[in-house]
Amino acid sequence: MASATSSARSAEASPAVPHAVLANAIRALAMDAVEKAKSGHPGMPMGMADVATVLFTKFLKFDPEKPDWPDRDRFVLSAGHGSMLLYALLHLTGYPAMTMAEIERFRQLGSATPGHPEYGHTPGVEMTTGPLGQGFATAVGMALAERLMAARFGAELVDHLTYVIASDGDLMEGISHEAASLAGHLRLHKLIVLYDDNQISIDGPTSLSFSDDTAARFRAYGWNATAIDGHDPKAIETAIAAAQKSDRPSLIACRTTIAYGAPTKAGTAASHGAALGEKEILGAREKLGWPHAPFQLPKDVLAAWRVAGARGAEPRRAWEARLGRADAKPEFERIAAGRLPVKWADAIAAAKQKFAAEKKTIATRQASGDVLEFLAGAVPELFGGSADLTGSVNTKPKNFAHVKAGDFAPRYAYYGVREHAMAAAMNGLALHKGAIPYGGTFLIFMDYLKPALRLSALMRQRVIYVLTHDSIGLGEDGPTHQPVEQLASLRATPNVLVFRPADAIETAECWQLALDHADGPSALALTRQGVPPLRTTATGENLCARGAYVVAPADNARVTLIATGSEVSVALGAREILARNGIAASVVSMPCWELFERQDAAYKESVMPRGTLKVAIEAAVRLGWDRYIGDGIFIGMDGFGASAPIADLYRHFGITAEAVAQAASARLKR
Ligand SMILES: Cc1ncc(C[n+]2csc(CCOP(=O)(O)OP(=O)(O)O)c2C)c(N)n1
Ligand SMILES: [Mg+2]
Repeated sequence: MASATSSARSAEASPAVPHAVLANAIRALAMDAVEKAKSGHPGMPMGMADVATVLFTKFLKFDPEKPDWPDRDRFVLSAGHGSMLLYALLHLTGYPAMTMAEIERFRQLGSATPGHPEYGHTPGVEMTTGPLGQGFATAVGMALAERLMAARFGAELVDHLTYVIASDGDLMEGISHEAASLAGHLRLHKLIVLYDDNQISIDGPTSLSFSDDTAARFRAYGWNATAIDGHDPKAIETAIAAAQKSDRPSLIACRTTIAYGAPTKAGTAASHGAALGEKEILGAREKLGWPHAPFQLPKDVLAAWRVAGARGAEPRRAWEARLGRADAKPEFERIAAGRLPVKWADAIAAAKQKFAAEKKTIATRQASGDVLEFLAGAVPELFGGSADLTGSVNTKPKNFAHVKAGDFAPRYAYYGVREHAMAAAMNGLALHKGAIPYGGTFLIFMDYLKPALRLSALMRQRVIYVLTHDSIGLGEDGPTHQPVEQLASLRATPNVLVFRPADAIETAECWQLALDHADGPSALALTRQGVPPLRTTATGENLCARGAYVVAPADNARVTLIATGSEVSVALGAREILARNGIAASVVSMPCWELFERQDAAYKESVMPRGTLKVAIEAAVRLGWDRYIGDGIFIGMDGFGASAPIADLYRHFGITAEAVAQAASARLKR
């Protein structure tokens, strides 16, 4: 890891101000900000102040003037409840946006200092944390992204570390087990986790619920694990320096005292998540030897911290000069900015032409795989993967190899049976920049990854979820595998585009829209079973872009049949039956509710005209559909599915053209 930046990593902050005083500045800001807000978590920042001080003054490569510098080290505060630790560090090291006024406005509306760190809101915050375990797992994705970018652009342009502060809660959460196992397998040696081993969580001492040998656990995953006194700056420095040289990911268990310095609450759960109180804070000031008023920092202390914050400016400028000389500069900048290549959409047009020419009945999961064959060449930053269902979800283009320890040139990850870690890693890949991640599993197992998907949405990250086997249409595997409530759950989640294409051409169009959706995740719900082609000409226009459109019009329609995915062909069948009975019905394919909601009233009215009977058909629960059908009819599922051949299931649950036509005719006669 010899690079132009390694010397800066070990620069002394300022010998004039001792380590303990630098760390106490963090402790004071944390307890005072929480006290003023009358809410927050003082214990963790006070306990981890020593570790964070060593990391930020001696190792972390960053530049407050350029928080987005691509080759900066990443720092993830996985235990997001300790947000004041991060805000104090950002202020002390000189991030312009993190003024003392913002520290004083901790947890107030519109401040740069919300209760938990929020990505996109506060410069220097690498991701939104708070849901325990997510930061740890997302950092694995960031460390993977670093390897992918380094493989592509070389160590001259990409050579940085990913640091995490994780708590007991982070390591108890299931996702940490998945993610640690994956990181060990891939030997992501530039990942360094500083574990706040304070033996306290909310209910009390961790001995109430936790007796893991954490170091042994991580060693078993293939990590390098050490344990230190987290209040000994020399030990911290030695451990981080050793971790930097490790050929494996590293866990440093830092034994700390929560709320270090608080006279009666230190070492107890009472300091975890509440203001310490005036008396306790006075006592802490005395114990720590910090006589200064709240929010007052002595000049020399702030100056010493600012020296530490300025360490990165020179390496950052040197890096910019290297980029300036690099042939790969335009491509690096394009990918780092998340801009798609010019003409990438030609790949979508080509896929549509192929589907139009073939006019085949195929599953939309297969169509998706075909689209990816076209996209693989056109979008070099596209990075795929699956949670052990590659062959079923069709996520691996033929010429994609898979990444493995020591080989990060390939563009595919076998994530193993680890849906949750896959989704969090995809968040890390997207946040880091350099890869546009997509990953596949069955739609039913969306629930296994939902907390990470929710963060994709909250952080507005372009992560594409390929979710196949999207209904009872998967047949014999039965109700454990048949999603019914998952579409409603996804549609209820803000910032997510949920696509359920009806045929191959719609699948290509939905992929285009997902890639264009640069400020949020997309979910593609795809069939296991074949669906007939609805669209047989490759229109230049992306008809799915409006969310819903008329696939089969009718003059003087009395009925509007609205369907998604595999049920659009059910609607078309019903339309024919109704026509034979003298009832005109139009059919609307509605691949994406969210995009339809963005259309103007006139367009919406043209697709779903007032005065027609609305019938929605979707092999899932009704929740949400009432918005479109008014007092019309819903044909779908009202409970779990069953194990049987597909045709029997659709008949059994009454999702057939005949049932739809009959329900519509009966209603019109009433
Ligand atoms: C997924 C999740 N579950 C529960 C919580 C609520 N919560 C916040 S902190 C915490 C545990 C506190 O213990 P630890 O992680 O060791 O932090 P410490 O008290 O040592 O700072 C819990 C359960 C959460 N933030 N995320
Ligand atoms: Mg703890």
